[in-house]
Amino acid sequence: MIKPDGVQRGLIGDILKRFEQKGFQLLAAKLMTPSREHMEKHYADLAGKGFFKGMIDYMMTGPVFCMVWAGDGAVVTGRKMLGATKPSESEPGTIRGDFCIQIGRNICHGSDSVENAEKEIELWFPEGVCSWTSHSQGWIYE
Ligand code: YYY
Ligand code: MG
Repeated sequence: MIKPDGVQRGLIGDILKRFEQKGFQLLAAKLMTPSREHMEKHYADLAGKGFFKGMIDYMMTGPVFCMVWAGDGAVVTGRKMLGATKPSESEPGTIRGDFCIQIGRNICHGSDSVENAEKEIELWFPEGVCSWTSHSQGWIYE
């Protein structure tokens, strides 16, 4: 997901492009402004943290761009592509390493396990995702 700061800063295309060029397959995408309840559900595991309310307020400041990407290792590799949560620790070449400075404005979210990805897909795309065969399939996988 591209957070409100990433959307406002015009980074949707740059971020999406990295996943496309890597070879992952886009199964769903949409711009939406989540409700507080929706956002609190998404970040339920962080509910006890001191930064929680501020983070939820920020996540509700504008639309977010949510995506579902498929491919071998999409969760693990996707998290590497995002970079460390704290931009000061994100390597150059990662999305956070290249595009942001503060943890509270770290521009993107990525599911941290396949199990959580499945839960998040259900939360963000209750209408379901697309199933399609990419013509690049045979050029990306042997
Ligand atoms: O999965 P990831 O986004 O890399 O980090 P989480 O530990 O799940 O935290 C979610 C989100 O919370 C993080 O991207 C920024 C925000 N946050 C914060 O504002 N301040 C912190 N000290 C820790 C996390
Ligand atoms: Mg997380």
